[in-house]
Amino acid sequence: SEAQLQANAAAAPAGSDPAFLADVLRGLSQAEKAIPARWFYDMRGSQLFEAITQVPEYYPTRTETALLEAHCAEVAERVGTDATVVEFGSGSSIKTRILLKAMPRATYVPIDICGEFLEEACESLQAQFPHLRIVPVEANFLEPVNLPLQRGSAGAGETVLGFFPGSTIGNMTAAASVDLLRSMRDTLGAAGGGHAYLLIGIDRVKDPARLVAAYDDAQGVTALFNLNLLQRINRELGGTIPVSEFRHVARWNEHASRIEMHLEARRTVRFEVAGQAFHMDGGETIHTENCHKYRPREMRLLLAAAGWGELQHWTDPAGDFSLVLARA
Ligand code: AVI
Repeated sequence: SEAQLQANAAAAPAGSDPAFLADVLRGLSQAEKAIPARWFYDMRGSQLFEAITQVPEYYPTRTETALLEAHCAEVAERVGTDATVVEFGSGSSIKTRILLKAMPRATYVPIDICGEFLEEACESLQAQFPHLRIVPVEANFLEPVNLPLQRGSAGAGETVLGFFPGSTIGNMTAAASVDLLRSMRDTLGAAGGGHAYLLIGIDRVKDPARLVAAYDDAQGVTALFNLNLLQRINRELGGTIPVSEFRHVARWNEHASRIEMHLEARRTVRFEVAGQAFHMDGGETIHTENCHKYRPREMRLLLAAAGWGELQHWTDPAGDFSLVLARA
């Protein structure tokens, strides 16, 4: 109820994010507990995600980086070396460097939810590309973003290349993916009469054992990443979650073609968040992330449903990962 929400907000520490609090309280009150994966990415979570990309089992980053290195010249040839590159969920912008090297006259618009992380990434990128025009946007790209594009004034006819690497699309359901791809199409191509392209990385269906290993690495970095969500709840929302009573779980859901990450209670636990009491039985989980994996034909259908036509589809020799260039 409204009164309950107000009481919870009052019990949370001053300055806590009301959207985070609402998602956590709602998610923990459901019969099947779940918290949206977007809340992984505070400063520590963003750093841990970067560390995940370096562990031997997590093949997507390495594979996609090699694909970008091999094919960025073809991308630049197709879209032009002076396009505006808009990156959705830019993180450390490592892969972007490969693309920007092939597009020396580009303008770069990174969008990221973590402002602090974005600022650091832009500073280091600017040091490497002193002449690059960087226009950072702190936003949740899942919601419509107002882009500082030149169109409508001198920049009518501008070419915009959306960049969505890392198989982040996989973290959404297929329905939400189509909505997002359509809204990207609107954001990138709505005004001006320019050309809109999308360069997207999508992870492929493969041996479930390899998929599970990629999300449950031997060093335990992914476990720390998952568990950081509980620490973040304790830190920012005044939670009393006994973090050491939880373990990280990664499972392959064949029916939904996705890896699921959960936080499983080792035994019965009781805790509070913003004054609200919760109870979990041993073995009960909080579902924290989905990572959908696709086949090439499914990728084409997903893009087509959102108004994107596939122009090029590159993959590595093992067929582990796809890099797709599409046009609106
Ligand atoms: C950001 N995203 C594409 C990653 C993935 O593979 O789904 C997040 C991740 N979660 C655990 N490991 C990596």
